[in-house]
Amino acid sequence: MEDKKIILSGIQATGDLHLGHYIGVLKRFVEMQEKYNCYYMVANLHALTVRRDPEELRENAYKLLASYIAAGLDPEKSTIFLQSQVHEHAELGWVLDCYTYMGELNRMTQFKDKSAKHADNINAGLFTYPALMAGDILLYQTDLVPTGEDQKQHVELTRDLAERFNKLYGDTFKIPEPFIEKVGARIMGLQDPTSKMSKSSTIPNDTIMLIDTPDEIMKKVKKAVTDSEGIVKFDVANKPGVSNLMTIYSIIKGISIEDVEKEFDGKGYGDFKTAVGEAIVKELEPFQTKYNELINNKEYLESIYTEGSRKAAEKASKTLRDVYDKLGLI
Ligand code: ATP
Ligand code: LTN
Repeated sequence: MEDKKIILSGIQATGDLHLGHYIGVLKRFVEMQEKYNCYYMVANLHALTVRRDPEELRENAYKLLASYIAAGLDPEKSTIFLQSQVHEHAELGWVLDCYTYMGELNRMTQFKDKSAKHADNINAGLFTYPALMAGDILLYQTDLVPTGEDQKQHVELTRDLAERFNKLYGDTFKIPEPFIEKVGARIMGLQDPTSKMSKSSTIPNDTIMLIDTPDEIMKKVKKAVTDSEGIVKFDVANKPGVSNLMTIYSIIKGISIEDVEKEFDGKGYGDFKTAVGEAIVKELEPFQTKYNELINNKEYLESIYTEGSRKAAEKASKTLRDVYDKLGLI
């Protein structure tokens, strides 16, 4: 187990997941557990940067945990845990706050976007969020961090912080690499294919939720924005809607974009959309069945996160101990 490369990633516990999460990260998490030593976290401390109802935050942690397992994560193979159960995250986050410059945080696109969206609550946590995320990653001596495209900047900052710390105090942290797929790292909205599919989109039919019914999924795909050309061809600049649907289809089917073009050569958008919608419905069916079972089995979910968090803490505490020693913290 120890000679396998280490993976760490997480999703914020902020609500139901959508198809962007599934294709961008969840499906990849599942594939990776065969080859790597994986740590998958429910990022609930990160969720506090926006005001949350406590009951909802608690429920969201269970939902995310159930989604991880329903998608195929296996607690026997991967360490699945809650960020709030491993106190080392908050501690290393604080230490790294003290080694991160305001200028670096100021450049973070996610901070700029989120502060524009939540102008009434631009709190210090929203600003220092990337340092907490760096702590998540560095605690596990992580080699690779699989995320969507939007998180690349945070992983790059994590590398800078790790290098800075290592230079000052000697080898402490492994320098992690972002692990971002060329295809699928940025699934776009169905109505606005120039913005990423997001939980916070307010446009109706823009986002396919993983718990949408087959009818809802088919309806949303049929309504997806395309163009007037009528040709299934991959061209992000000129045909963002069609290209996005092609990306979704190619990943679900496990075929190349060229194969998608060939399959729909000479066919119109009607046929294409039906095929995309059906592929999504079929892909999500086993997920939904499993999810519905798990979400009502809190006891099982508790046993997963308790054991996962214990295992995670074992690893994280070693790194934090080393950091505290090097810093002179008794
Ligand atoms: P949202 O914008 O939907 O609120 P988020 O990016 O703010 O989501 P998370 O929910 O924590 O925050 O995202 C978890 C992971 O899913 C990240 O690695 C992120 O890059 C990835 N992800 C989110 N949306 C997409 C998308 N549309 N396409 C591909 N990957 C995505
Ligand atoms: N910041 C990420 C979620 C996240 C994460 C992490 C991802 C928190 N900690 C560690 C990878 C590794 C987001 O907003 N999507």
